Amino acid sequence: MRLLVTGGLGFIGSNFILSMLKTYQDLSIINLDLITYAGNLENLVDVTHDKNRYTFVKGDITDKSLVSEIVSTKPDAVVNFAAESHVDRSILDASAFLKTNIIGVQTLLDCCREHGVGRFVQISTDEVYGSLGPEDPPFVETNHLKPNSPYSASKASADLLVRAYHKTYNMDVVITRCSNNYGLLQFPEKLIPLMITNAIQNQELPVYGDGLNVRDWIYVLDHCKAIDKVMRDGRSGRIYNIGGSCEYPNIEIVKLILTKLKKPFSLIKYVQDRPGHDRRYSMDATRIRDELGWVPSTGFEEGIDATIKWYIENESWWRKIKSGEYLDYYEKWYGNL
Ligand code: NAD
Ligand code: TDX
Repeated sequence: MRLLVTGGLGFIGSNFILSMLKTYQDLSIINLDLITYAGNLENLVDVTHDKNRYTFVKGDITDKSLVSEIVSTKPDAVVNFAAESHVDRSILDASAFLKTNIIGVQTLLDCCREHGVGRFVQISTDEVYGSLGPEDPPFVETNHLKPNSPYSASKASADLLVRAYHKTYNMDVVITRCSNNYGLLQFPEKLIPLMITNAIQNQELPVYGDGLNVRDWIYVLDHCKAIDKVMRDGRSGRIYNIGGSCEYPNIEIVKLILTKLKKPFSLIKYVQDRPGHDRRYSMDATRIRDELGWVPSTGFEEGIDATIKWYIENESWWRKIKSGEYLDYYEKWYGNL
């Protein structure tokens, strides 16, 4: 099998490439990534030597001639992870989100259609459904889309485009919508790696609002296995929710991290809430379980222990990131809260 993976230097994409190359011998991957602030060549050092199976191309998914050239090699599937992925950055400036997350998807779809690529896999998110109240049932695939941030609106737009290309051009597409991922190689702007690395550095842990917003956590490698299943066996034109069935309020996650790192709760700093902050996400993953036999296999305790251990052992990876451009963003965002 030959895959084109886009955004494979980011958190989930790099975990996906590493786990796929480890699991399957008869697989080769082209990774197209722009290396934005979130892309890191170091994430894939373990496979860069594997020249027969892994090829890296630096480039933008909105660059039609480049994408067309790569897609003309007719990979069996295109798996699109490439995106601007951080809600807070989308609140500061939505421009890059609309360009990559919408125009980039249109470009990929047009090139796949032009060259007749096997299957297009769009990696989407639970955030397209909007927000749940405490007693609401979990999101199902038939829920209406009610995105609340520029980020989630851009992802919802992409999902609609993918649907439209299936209906209009009969393209073979599948969409996955996953809940919050955590694990190794996650950029330390997201809740769990930010809290772990700030705690290690004895810096304040900024908790938005009352800290009672709920997320449904999934270990990244469970997400990667689900994508593999959907890519191979999912029904064309179908959407698959993916979730960990593991809901926690943010403040509980933060306190758990501090406890595990033996750091005081006095590091917690309640800050102004994120505008448009979704209160709760929860995924009903019955469809992928019943149709494709996927269930998550990593419990939260096991996953968070592995994650904390990795950030302790890979301090040079995140210390490098938490400087330069990152500090400008950090000051701009948290300075306003
Ligand atoms: P990330 O921000 O860590 O990585 C994104 C990658 O895309 C980076 O390597 C970046 O360089 C690349 N990229 C950005 N713009 C590009 C462009 N124009 N052309 C080519 N490459 C580009 O993101 P992530 O957390 O790994 O998320 C991957 C995908 O999964 C995204 O589509 C996101 O919406 C979705 N998702 C993420 C989560 C989560 O919890 N992180 C949950 C559900 C869905
Ligand atoms: O400093 C913080 N303090 C805080 O309280 C940060 C960064 C976050 N939070 C809260 C906001 C959310 O309620 O923690 C929760 C998780 O925040 P993020 O890590 O920014 O994730 P979220 O906004 O839920 O979005 C994530 O999951 C869905 C990913 O970033 C998206 O790419 C994915 O689509």
